[in-house]
Amino acid sequence: MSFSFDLLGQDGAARAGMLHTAHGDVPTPTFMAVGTAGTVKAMTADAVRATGAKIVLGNTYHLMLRPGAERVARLGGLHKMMDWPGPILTDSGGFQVMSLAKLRKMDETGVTFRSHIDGSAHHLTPERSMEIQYLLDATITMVLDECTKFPATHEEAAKSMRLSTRWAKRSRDAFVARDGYGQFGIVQGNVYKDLREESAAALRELNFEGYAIGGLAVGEGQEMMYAMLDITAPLLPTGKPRYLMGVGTPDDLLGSVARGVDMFDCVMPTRAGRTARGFTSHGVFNLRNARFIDDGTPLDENCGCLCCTRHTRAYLHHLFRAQEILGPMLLTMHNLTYYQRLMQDGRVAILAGNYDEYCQATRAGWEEAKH
Ligand code: PRF
Ligand code: ZN
Repeated sequence: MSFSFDLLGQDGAARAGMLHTAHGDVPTPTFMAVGTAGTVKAMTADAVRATGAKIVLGNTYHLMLRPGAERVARLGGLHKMMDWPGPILTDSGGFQVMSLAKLRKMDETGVTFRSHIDGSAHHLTPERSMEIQYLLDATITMVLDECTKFPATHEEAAKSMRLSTRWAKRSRDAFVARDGYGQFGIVQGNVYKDLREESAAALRELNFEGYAIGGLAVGEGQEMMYAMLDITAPLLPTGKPRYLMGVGTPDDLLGSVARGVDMFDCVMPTRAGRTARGFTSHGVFNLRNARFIDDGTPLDENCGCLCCTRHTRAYLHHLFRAQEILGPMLLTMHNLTYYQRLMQDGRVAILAGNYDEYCQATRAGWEEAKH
């Protein structure tokens, strides 16, 4: 079973495909539930499966610090450890080091930092990141990169992108190819067209199994992000999957699929679920709001998840008010189911050639929450 991607249909720039991996197939566009520390927060693996998720994300940074990559390997790998036999993509660590670790120092060799958990010192190189992801048994390994902040000058962005390009080459050399496993390069270049072009061209030379678009959703706003996708997506091979890292809202997903993106990950549905925010076909609701105290209707009557078929808005409101752990569990379940359905229905629309209409109808539904 080799790692491959079939492009099955296109509607404008929007794509419907099928990703084949050693751990199963993934229909695209797809949303990857975030399982940072070897768990999708508040969810059993069975509950994650029930949302329709086909692939989950894990993090090199968190797992190398706790419980440790060698330990995960001794326990049989991340799939076995978290009871998720399906595909797992792991991020490479650099991005999380920059947002979470203390006393970070970046040089040509890699990044030195102190753990946010116990202050211990670590050095993460492209080679070590590849080794860790191998030990975790990641289906999809990400290259080590540096994500520039926004705003950044052209000079800063160029210097950083070229470092990421050299690390991508080292990551490719250190990657141990296995049947059905793949490695993705990450396009950087901030908001500069010439840098995105240089980055994409260099990464294409390395012939990755897929390509991620990094360095976006870092404060540049949706319009600028879309402009960068319009520039970057056409630079990537049509026969390989494209992954937009760390994005986004349901609206971001619709607009990014329209621009040629196949894969996403974001903490939004899980984090929002733990803080009482529910994504529905009528828009976003805060379940702590007093308007739901006597609301005996389902959270979203268009949703088949356990939360929506067995419980009411009033019950969710009560659970969050009483700080009961079932509140975050039910709402995470619902939000992930909502994101999965958004992508599944989008895929059907792309294959039917009416993706624009699908987006319009979906966005019209979200307006209802505002009234
Ligand atoms: N690089 C990596 N992980 C990421 C990003 C990136 O640029 C982003 C940017 N939105 C999220 N996660 N390796
Ligand atoms: Zn639901």
